[in-house]
Amino acid sequence: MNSFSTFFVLSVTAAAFCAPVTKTAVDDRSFAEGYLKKFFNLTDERGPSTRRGGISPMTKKLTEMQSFFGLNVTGTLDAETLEMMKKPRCGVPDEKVARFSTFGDKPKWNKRSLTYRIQNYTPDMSQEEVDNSIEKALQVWAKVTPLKFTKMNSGTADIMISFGQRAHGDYYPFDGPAGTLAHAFAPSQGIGGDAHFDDDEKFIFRSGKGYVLFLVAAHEFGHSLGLDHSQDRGALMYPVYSYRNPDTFVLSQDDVKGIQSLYG
Ligand SMILES: [Ca+2]
Ligand SMILES: [Zn+2]
Ligand SMILES: [Zn+2]
Repeated sequence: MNSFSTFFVLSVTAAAFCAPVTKTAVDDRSFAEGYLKKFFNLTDERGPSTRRGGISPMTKKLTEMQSFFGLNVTGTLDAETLEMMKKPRCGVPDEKVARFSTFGDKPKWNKRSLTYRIQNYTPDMSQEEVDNSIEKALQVWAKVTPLKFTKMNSGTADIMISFGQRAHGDYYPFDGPAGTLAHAFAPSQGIGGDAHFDDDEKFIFRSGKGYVLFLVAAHEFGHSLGLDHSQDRGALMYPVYSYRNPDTFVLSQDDVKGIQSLYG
């Protein structure tokens, strides 16, 4: 009996190894490569230097990604890793070298009073709902810092907020439905502080099918103020979207510590 089950397991394993490379596996591989390029600074290195001497850049980046998300660090594209990569998330890279900021390690605003402007609206919600969601999202940070936010209706604000699809005027085109939901730029002049939302997503006010704009915006404004991604699953600054009730939302200790290290 025992030897039979061992044999059975062995033959299944062998079958898995012998399986031809399917189209799905190829698709998953190139999807993962795109993900690691975008979020973990994987670069195209094809040539003799990467073929010699052990680990490939892809394996190295898989390892980094798995360790960032607290997954089993296998260095291979396993099911758990692929599943994590397919979750809806923020478009800001998780690895430091690839971050948008051109400033030093800790970019921050050197003033307490900041302006914001909503340049256009998503058709998913009423204008009032968008205004309310954005204001509430900024208040999340204002409550735990000396920062104040004032709405502008024209001109250039510190934090310019817009909805766009695919290529939308910066070097970081959105990816259509799912994947990236939004991205934002660290404090600086020009595009610094700005937050862009992927309008190929369905944004919602409170409940329903879609992404709660308040939650996505509150996360993005963390970047607008200078925060990076957190590895803490309970943190607002965790890169992957998760639903929470907007009415009972509270910042995690990790987020509070982060923002207060910039604006005490
Ligand atoms: Ca998207
Ligand atoms: Zn983010
Ligand atoms: Zn953008």
